[in-house]
Amino acid sequence: MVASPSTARQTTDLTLAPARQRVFSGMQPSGNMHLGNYLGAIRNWVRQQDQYENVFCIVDLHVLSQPIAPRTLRQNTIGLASVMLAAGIDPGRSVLFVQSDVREHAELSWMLNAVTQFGELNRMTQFKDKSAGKKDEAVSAVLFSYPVLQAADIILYDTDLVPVGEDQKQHIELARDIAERFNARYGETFVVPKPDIKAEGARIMALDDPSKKMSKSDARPNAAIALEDDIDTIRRKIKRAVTDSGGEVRLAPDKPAVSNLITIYGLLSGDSVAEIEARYAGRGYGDFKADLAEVVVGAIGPIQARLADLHANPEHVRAILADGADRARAIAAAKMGVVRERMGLGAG
Ligand code: AQP
Repeated sequence: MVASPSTARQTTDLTLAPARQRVFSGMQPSGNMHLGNYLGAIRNWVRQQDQYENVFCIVDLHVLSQPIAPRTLRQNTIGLASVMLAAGIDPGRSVLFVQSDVREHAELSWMLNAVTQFGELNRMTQFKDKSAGKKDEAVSAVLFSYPVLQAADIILYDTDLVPVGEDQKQHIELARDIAERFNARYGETFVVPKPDIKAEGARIMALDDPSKKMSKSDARPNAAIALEDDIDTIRRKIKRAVTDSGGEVRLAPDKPAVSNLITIYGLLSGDSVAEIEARYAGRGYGDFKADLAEVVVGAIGPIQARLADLHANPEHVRAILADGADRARAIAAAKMGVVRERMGLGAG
């Protein structure tokens, strides 16, 4: 950690214990939250709430990297907040807010562009993947500079740890480089964050193609299980999930599809891989998939029940987000005062 005494955490939220490390993580309201987001991210965020100071952000500005109707974006934002609360994010223990409600994110992003290199952004795998095969006119500058905004999101809060799935590792490394470069050029200002990637569940793959990760914005209907899918849909999607040749339920590199299903089963049931393999030895994929569907339904069911209550009361969700934005803004505004001063911005 590199914060100097003068720039050490400036939280004004006395409900947060300052002795704990701070965690920041974000999720895009780019579509329906799926099992990959849940197992790779939210579930870990929920479990670690007592261990850290938590700042969780619905990163709506990032969604502007792709065309999206304004009404859809707003609906997704409230919808994602509701799912996060239903999954166990507790506003009493964590700050939950919407990125664009705290304008310091966009402001810091501009300033961090000054210490970010074109080549660094050009090397980002997610940019390459999401712009591949598209004409230049169809690729927005937001898609290109997205990792700079992500760095701003994180370092604005003097974040120690960023719990993410494997797909975000490269972006967190860039955030570290940006923070270090800023500190070297302008004086110690930001804590340099570390990624917190769990070995299991870090990369849940699409059910119809185990070479691709499960994604919110994927248009293929059987690729992802959304946390809001009804029971019949979940059962149908798992039944249709692709499998590997040979009927053995075994976790192995040459069995990527079944390995993905075993991972989901194990994470949701708490059973070890060895237990699962032994249970389905000689029984084939049919039994395994039928039981997996029940494991998924059993895990998601309670979340869906809480979600129904939240859907019935969107004003309650908005009030939680407004309170979260106030708490986040108090930290962000203080940090931006330091940044402006260090960079010589404004009339002084
Ligand atoms: N398939 C996945 N397995 C494990 N973790 C995953 N995450 C995403 N997909 C998987 C983790 O979820 C968090 C939120 O991600 P995000 O909303 O910032 O966007 P993303 O990583 O780009 O997720 P999606 O679902 O693929 O969204 P779209 O389709 O909009 O790009 C992160 O911690 C991420 O690691």
